[in-house]
This record gives sequence, structure tokens and C-alpha cells, in this order.
Amino acid sequence: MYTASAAMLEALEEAGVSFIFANFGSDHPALIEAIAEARSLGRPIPSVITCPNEMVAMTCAHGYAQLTGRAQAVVVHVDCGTQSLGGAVHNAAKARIPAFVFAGLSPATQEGEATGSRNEFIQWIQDVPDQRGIVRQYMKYDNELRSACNVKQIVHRSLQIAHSDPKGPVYLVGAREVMEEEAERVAIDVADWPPIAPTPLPEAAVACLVEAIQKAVRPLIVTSYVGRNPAAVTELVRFCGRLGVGVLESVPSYVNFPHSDPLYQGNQWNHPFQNRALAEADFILVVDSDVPWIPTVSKPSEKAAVAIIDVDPLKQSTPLWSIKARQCYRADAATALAQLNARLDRIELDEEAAERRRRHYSELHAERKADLVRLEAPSRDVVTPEYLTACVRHVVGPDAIVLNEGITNYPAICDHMAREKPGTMFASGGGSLGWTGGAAIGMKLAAPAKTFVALTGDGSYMFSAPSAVHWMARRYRTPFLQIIYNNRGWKAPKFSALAIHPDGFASRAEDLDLSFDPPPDYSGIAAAAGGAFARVVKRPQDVERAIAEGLRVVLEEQRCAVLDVWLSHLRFAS
Ligand SMILES: Cc1ncc(C[n+]2csc(CCOP(=O)(O)OP(=O)(O)O)c2C)c(N)n1
Ligand SMILES: [Mg+2]
Repeated sequence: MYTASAAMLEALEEAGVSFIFANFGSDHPALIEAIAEARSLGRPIPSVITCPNEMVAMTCAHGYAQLTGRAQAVVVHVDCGTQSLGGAVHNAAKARIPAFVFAGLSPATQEGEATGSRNEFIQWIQDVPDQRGIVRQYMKYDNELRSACNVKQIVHRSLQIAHSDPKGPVYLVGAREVMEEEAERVAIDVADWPPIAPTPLPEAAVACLVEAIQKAVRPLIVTSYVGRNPAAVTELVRFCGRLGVGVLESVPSYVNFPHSDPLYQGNQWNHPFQNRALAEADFILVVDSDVPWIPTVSKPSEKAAVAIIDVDPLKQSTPLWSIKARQCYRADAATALAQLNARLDRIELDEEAAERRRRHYSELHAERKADLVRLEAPSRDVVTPEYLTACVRHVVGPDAIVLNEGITNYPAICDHMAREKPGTMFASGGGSLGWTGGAAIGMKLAAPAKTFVALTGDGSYMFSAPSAVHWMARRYRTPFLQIIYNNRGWKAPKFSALAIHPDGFASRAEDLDLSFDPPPDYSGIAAAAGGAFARVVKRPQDVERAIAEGLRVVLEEQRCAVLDVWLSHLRFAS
């Protein structure tokens, strides 16, 4: 039998998709049959990973793509499974993550007209007017497979769209009867479905940008995700070094610049104050950022000239968005930065001016570094996020890959992990919590020899469906070290409320309905679900040893280790 489902598997395999993160249902008999048939006949198909939770499935694909740039497949059950993808769809869309999502549709016939016709009560209940509408605003492309004869072409087109900048998830649906239909095998050359080539800067723009930076006293580059392509970081370091341009990260979701580089000027998140480097800059180049600054809190000077380079400079999927940029370029960052560097090779540089700029930024860099060192000192009776993160850094080393979902501790994790190498730290890039668990599994599947360290808030750990995550981590041998920054609740909404109502009732209230007291046994959940090593850590003097033991378990015993580290309670912390 060669059905539409077999054709879909064949297309995924020939497109180089390695994994299908699957959560099956009554819409998938043809797919389940085609998978079993392929296995029994020795036909190559992607590996199937059973995902007891759809949000975790989508997040596995998210993590895999962050590490490799490659879309993986996610298979879910009709409208219900599509809804259960939940916030992971938002995360993939916002972070421009390529992913291929397929959901069945309830059968389109009810009298036995075709194989797959309705035979279960649920198929009337799960028939909804617009299943694709559930996720359409997050998908770069959605379509229905209506015939078995061109399934492969539609799969390849959808992957071509997913992998083209700005990248994103795509969604296909197919009714049960269509997925059961027999098909003629179609020969496809995947080379005929390439993603669009990276867009360069116009040559006039290259000259104009270099001139503006050479004339500036305090040129600054602001970026959030240029490091999604490590080659862009190499170009950025070279460019900034030659001209003495400072680099400020805003809400970084990748390693964009080595933290030890004297031109590195730190990272800004929800810090409630004006950033100095941003205020002092007279020329700002925003490269790959969705939120380069928050104007009510921190913004460039009125006199600063601003330019943007981005694959999506208009942020077309964000209804309210604008920054006052006089130059705006749709271009691939690595290509654009290589063009800028090539121009520097051709023209004469004002070396003295570059040196003055380098000296200035190096001084600020050194001040920042000294502040960070001070913050890492252990306190006697409470574990601080800065101390905890410094311990993680010492134990796991520079090559471990860190997943940061620290929420109010995003900045502490970013600052004190102080990553040097592109591709050694990630955040979700989206706004829906619960990314670290699935992402760690997806990344570990992509790079089994690497060590992964997931750092998460306690609330975010709960959002991640840890029972599903840790069952999967054991079942598919994807061990990682997970550390919970446990402040016994949701500190971020407290910050949000007090930022708007600093002296209101909430500021004086005992209980803001944000606390998890008494907290669950977080690491115990992972132990029960997946045999993880579990430990609760409350004293500063126990932190480093616990991390070392957790890492040993991950490396030697090949199982997850979850450390539940108690920080000060959100009720008392500032
Ligand atoms: C799916 C989802 N639900 C709710 C929120 C709103 N939210 C943002 S931060 C936050 C608290 C996160 O708690 P935790 O991970 O413990 O970090 P903390 O704020 O304590 O640092 C919540 C509930 C969200 N962003 N995503
Ligand atoms: Mg918390």
C-alpha cells in the first residue's frame, strides 16, 4: 500500500526531517499503518518520538530547530491536539522557528463511502468549522491536503516556506479518508525546493552605514538574536572590533557577542532604568531585534541616528511596532555584516577614532565586570540567583549549552553564565512559558554528545509539563541537568503590578495570589515520572556540590538531574 500518509512520510524523510514528535488519535490510522509498514519493510522514515503532551512536542521541535536551523515534524490530533499545542505555537512563531505541524481532520464522510469514513462517536464532536483558524495567525503557511496525488509537493512547499526568512511554523491538515487514499509515487528532487537565498544589503547602504559609524563618536549595535546564526557573530565581532562599536543586547535569546569582549556593554531586559550606553550613543544600528528598547523606560537620545537591519524590519505580524529609524534594510545579518567587513577592507579607516571609541567602551566594560564579580559573592544565609548562576558556570564549563527560562532571573542567568561561544545559550524567543523541558529534549536529540543545562523559574517549570518531559527524557535517553530558580511563586506579575501601582493596595497586601506556598516537590515530580536524580538545595554552602553531583549523574548515569534550589521568597525579595 502506498497511501497519502506514506507519501507524507517519504517527503519528510527526503527533506531531511529526522524526527516526528507525535501525539496520535483517531485521525491517524493511515499514518500509524504507514509507519508500521515502512518499519516492517525497512523503508527509511523519520524516528517517531511519542509525546504525551502536545506543547512539549512542539517545544521539542522548537529546541531542535534552534540548534540546527532545521524544521522537524509535529503530529497532533485534530482540533483538540492543535489547541493543546498551546503557547508553543506562539513561541515558534515569535521566535521565527521553522517547524512542520500536521493534524488530521475528522472524517469527511459518515456512511462508509470511503476507507476512513466515520466509525467513532468522537468524529462528530471533533468536526469544527475552521480547524486551521485555531493557529492561522501564528503560521507562515497553512493548507489542507485534499488529494493523495500531490502530498509530497505540498509538504516540500511548506518546508520551503518554513525555512525561508523570516522563518516560521507551517500547518497542514488532512481528512482521514484523504490520508488513507492510495497514491502514485511521485519522484521529487528536494533540490528543487530550496529556501530563498539570504538577502544582502544594497551596496549603497553598505557605504552609507560604514560612513555613519566612522563619523560617530559613540556608535552602538543593539541586537537580540543575531547569534541564531553563529557565522553572524564572527562577522559582528570583527566589524565592531575594527571600528570600536559597542554592543548592547536587548532581550537576548541567543549568544550574540562574547561577554568578555571589551566592546560588550551588557544586556537589557525589563530593567526599570535608562541604559547608559543606549542614552550616550549617537549612531545606533539595530540588527535582528524585535524589542531593541522599551521607550517608556530606556531609549536612545533624540539626537541619535538609528538604522535597522533585519529579515523582517517592519515586524509585520506585530500590530503596534515602530522605532524612529531613518534607514531600514531587509537583509540577512550574516550577509550584511560580511558586506560591511568587506568594505572595511577596501577603504581607509580612521584608526585613531576607532581606538578612542574602543577605549571608552572598554572602560565601561571593565566597570560592569567588576559589578558582576561583586554580585557573585555568596550571601551567608540565602542563595542568590547571581551566586547560583556563577556556581553553574564554574561546574558546567564553557561548552555546555544553557537554556535560560529564568524570567525575573533572565538577566542574572545571562550575566553570570557570561557565555563566550555562539550557540551555548538560548532563550525561547517567545512569551509563552514552559519551554525549557521540551526544548532540552529536542536539543539533546539534535546533539547527543553535548551537555544541556536547563535553568528555569519554578512557575516556568510547572508550565513545562514536567511529568511528560521527564517521562520522555528517560524513554528517549535525552538526559539534561535542570535547575529550578525557586522563589516560591510568580515574581514577574508582582513586578508588573508594582511598576504600575507602586503605592497602591497591592504594594501593601500580604497575599497577591502569586505564591506557591507550600511548593510542590518539583524534583520529586521528575523522579517519579522519569527516574531523575532529585535534590532540594536551600543553603548556599550546598549549591556547588549539588550541581556537581547533578552533572555527574547526567554524564555518567545518563539520566536527568533536577535541582530545586530555594532562593529568597518572592514576598520578601525586592
Ligand atoms: C503560558 C503563560 N502563562 C502565563 C504567563 C504570564 N507570566 C509571565 S511571567 C510569569 C511568572 C513566571 O514564574 P517563574 O517561572 O517562577 O518566574 P519568576 O517570575 O518567579 O521569576 C507568568 C505567570 C506567560 N507568560 N505564559
Ligand atoms: Mg518563581
